[in-house]
Amino acid sequence: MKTSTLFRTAAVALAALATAGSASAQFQDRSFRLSSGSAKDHPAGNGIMKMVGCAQAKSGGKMKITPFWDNQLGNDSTATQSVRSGTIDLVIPSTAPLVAMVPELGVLDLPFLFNTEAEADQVLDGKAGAYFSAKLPAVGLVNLAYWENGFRNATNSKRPITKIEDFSGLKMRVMQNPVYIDTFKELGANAVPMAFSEVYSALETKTVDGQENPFALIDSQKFYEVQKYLSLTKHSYAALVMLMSKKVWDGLSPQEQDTLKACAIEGRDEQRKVSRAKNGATLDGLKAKGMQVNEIPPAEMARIRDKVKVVYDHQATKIGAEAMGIVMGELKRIRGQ
Ligand code: TK8
Repeated sequence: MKTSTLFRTAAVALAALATAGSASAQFQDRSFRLSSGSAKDHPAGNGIMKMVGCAQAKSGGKMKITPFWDNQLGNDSTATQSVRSGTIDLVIPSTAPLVAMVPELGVLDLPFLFNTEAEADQVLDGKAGAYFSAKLPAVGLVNLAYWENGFRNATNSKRPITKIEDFSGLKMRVMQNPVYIDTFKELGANAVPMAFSEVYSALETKTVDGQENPFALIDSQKFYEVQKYLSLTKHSYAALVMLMSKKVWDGLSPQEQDTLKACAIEGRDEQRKVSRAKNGATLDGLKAKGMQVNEIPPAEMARIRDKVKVVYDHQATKIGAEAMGIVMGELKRIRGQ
């Protein structure tokens, strides 16, 4: 090898080493615990593992995130409280149980708010999402990104839901959130708010007749073992939020903060991709595992949609005109209305 080439090669190698060295110099040895309410085989697991690998790679191995699956560190509400106090570093709950702290988030739980994932992405990743994220530091939380839980469908152990009257008298577990409670009361069900970690046993012991969740959670939580009927209501879209303790966040360098945000977005994109790619196959799998799946005739869906419109009026005061205005305005813009 010519001397000049040798020197050039050495210079490139040295520059690479210096970059790696300076990169790891911007990072301290960090070990973060992340609480997830879903199992590792749920699409949230794909996203979380992507985020874990990203943080390791970008920090020269210094930033370690350890996931704890299936509510091991507590359910959405209790794990989020632990993150607020700084005893857990990260948590990825649904937004629904957070309305106790940030009532404006309730707008995201309104029935039939979003028609497509694309609408949800644009609202959550745009100015509306930023509006909600800006309210979280005041309660000790930093939102790194919105992830996908998905469109929610109703399951129960008593009967297929083919029309609104079929909800009558059903004891339906809902998330601990006034909008979900109101929606299922309007449908004629007996809405039972309950933490996610208690749902399987409540269904198994018939404490409740049914619940509602996206296909991925019905599958990964094995609800098909204790639920006969899956009715394709697609009655709301739920988002997850990748939350960090503000106490921990404030102690990080700008580079560490930027890395966590970038890796949460990498994880988000992976999670949404897997979630959407697997949806059809997951539904087929639920049928193969014995669930009786039914569509709801369009005329009956129209009656259901019509019946729950009043929830928007009921909840508007609690949610607040500003939050309602921002989200409805964004949806009008996206829909070209
Ligand atoms: C998981 C929960 C779950 C939610 C629920 O932590 O409670 O039904 O759909 O995703 O957030």
